[in-house]
Parts: sequence; C-alpha cells; structure tokens
Amino acid sequence: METVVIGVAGMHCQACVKNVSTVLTALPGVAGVDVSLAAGQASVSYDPTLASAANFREAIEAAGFDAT
Ligand code: 9UX
Repeated sequence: METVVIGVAGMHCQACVKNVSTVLTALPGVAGVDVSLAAGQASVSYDPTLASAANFREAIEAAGFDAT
C-alpha cells in the first residue's frame, strides 16, 4: 500500500469534503481516504498495482475541483 497527498483547490465546506472523499473511495484500489478542508488536501492510501495519483487527480477534477 502507498499513500499520496494531493492538493485540492475549490473546497469550501464539509459537503465538498464528502464529495471528494466519495469519488476517491469509489476508485478501484483505493483503501483509505482522508480529505482535509483546512489543509486543502486529500491523502489517499492505495494499491499501486490498481490505481495511481493520475487517477485521483482525474476523479477530483471530474467532481469539479482543481487537483494540484
Ligand atoms: Mo460546499 Mo462545495 O457548499 O462544491 S459543496 S462549496
């Protein structure tokens, strides 16, 4: 298992946090997600044979946020 931290811009409330958590958790290979509104970050634990940071950025962008 690996962990990556991705910056997420555009989150303004806990509903945003929930949305980002939900889309990331739904991806194959994702074991755990911790999204921080205050830090503007998503920490994702995942199986690198099934997922990558590029997948996470894509999902974050598709949900309407900016992944950095
Ligand atoms: Mo919070 Mo986010 O009201 O797109 S749900 S700002």
